[in-house]
Amino acid sequence: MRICRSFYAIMVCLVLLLNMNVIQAEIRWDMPTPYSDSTFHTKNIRLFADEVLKATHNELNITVHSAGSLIKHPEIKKSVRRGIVPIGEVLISRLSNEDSFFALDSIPYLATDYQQARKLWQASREKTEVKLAKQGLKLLFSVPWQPQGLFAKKKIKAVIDLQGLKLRVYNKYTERLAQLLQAVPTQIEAADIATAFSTGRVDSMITSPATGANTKAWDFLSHYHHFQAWIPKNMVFVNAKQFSKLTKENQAAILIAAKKAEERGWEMSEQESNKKVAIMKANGLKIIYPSSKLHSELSYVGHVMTEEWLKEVGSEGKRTLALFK
Ligand code: PCA
Repeated sequence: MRICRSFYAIMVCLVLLLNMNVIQAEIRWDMPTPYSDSTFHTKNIRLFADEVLKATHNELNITVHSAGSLIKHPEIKKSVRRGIVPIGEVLISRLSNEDSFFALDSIPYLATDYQQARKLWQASREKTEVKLAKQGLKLLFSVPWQPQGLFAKKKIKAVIDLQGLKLRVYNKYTERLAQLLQAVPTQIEAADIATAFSTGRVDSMITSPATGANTKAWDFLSHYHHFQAWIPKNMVFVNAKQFSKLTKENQAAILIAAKKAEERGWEMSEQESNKKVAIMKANGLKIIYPSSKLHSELSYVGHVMTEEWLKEVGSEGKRTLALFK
């Protein structure tokens, strides 16, 4: 009888505590991301997930599904929007096929070092947030790749050497760049790079030292041209409705972890940049610094693309560039 009474008391207490939100059941969030585990973006996101778990006292458990293993890159934004998954990561400029505004950080020779990239992000962050909010998404943080360079099977001395190259690209704007350079673009996910080279679909690519080293570019290419042409970024966002269902404390914990992840990610990117170039060199890739002739030819293409972008995006593009400059 006494056992029964104390059992009853415990149950009453549990119900009361649950009602008071003192005990929260564990919430599990699946998080699709596009890039491999060896990518610093993925490592940073895993640290973010660990911090969220700790800061929410084990109430919010985020499981990271990297390299498009749960949802493929082109489907990630749509899936978060629809609430199929609550949180995800994409390359911002991957969204430029729906809105050219998102291509801003992928225009050649607009922002080429980290300091400029930070300024560009400061100038465009709010607009990015507003655009996502209109789609029911909340931006958490954004982290840059390293400045982009060209991987090829020969030394590129002038733009004319790029003619006819089968160039692997990763968004609408790199596709446009390839066209302007008279190369032949094919869009391929980072996770599929090695296969695309081994089957001969492409014979060159523009990407970061991180992606070059992580895909072991020396297995299928010989020259890395350190163009440092632009600094594209990834971003992590949540479904705003699902976010708002969390307790105020847990919402705050996520935002704090997100802020930290953004700062840490920028540092990781920069710190890794030279290291990855050194790894590529040690594995036999020839590291080429572009001649001033090539540099000015490419800068001209960048100028053309900036003009095209401004035409497509209109007044909000002008305002953003004015803020940046
Ligand atoms: N790596 C990704 C995007 C930009 C980068 O440096 C890729 O090549 O797909």
